[in-house]
Amino acid sequence: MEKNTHMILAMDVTDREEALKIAEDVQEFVDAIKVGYPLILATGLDIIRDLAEFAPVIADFKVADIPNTNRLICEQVFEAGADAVIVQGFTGRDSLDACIEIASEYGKDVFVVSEMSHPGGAEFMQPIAEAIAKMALEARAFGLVAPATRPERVKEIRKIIRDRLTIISPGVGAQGGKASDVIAAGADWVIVGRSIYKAESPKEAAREIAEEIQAELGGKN
Ligand code: O7M
Repeated sequence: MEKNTHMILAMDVTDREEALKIAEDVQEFVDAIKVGYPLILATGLDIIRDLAEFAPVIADFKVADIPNTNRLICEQVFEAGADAVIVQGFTGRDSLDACIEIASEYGKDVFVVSEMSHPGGAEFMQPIAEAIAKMALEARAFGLVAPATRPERVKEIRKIIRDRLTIISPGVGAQGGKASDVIAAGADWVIVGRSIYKAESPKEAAREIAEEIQAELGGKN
């Protein structure tokens, strides 16, 4: 995945036409589009290929099953045209390995959720986040998902994976996180949903966040 704008759009609308219109409007400001259950359940799996016309698509299924089922899910995701899949880490190394094995067969990427961004993410996931990060590093995942609502946690996770894995970070805007703070803490991409797709002008909202990120990077891009 290219690192130009350092921004990923979380496309959680549930209408196909609206999704395509927003994708067209904001494509210059995003490096990828993340789709998950809301849009795919509402419109069908074909939306992945439709959106891939505008940007690489990350399929956020938070895959969390036994290795065989994970393998079957990942095959469907990559056959549908996704460039990457998001999986949970708490199911263990064998389940993660199954996803990475299928991803490498297709030449695609796996992101592993370490700790979630909502308040409940601190309850059960935070205490195991470092262990999940270490596992993802050993398993050679492409990246981790870490919370923009807690930039200090992104910093901790960055220390574990050094520059060997990437970090994508949700929780900017609607959940209270700030794009520049989490980029400064070591995230490679921020994931932004409602602050863009619910804005009066998604394009202007995306432009504003993209500019904030570029200002933070100050040419380090
Ligand atoms: O900007 P928002 O809050 O409207 O959307 C954030 C998106 O990121 C939304 O699609 C969430 O499901 C997702 N997300 C989180 O908000 N927090 C997490 O810890 C993890 C994810 C995610 O993408 O998981 C892979």
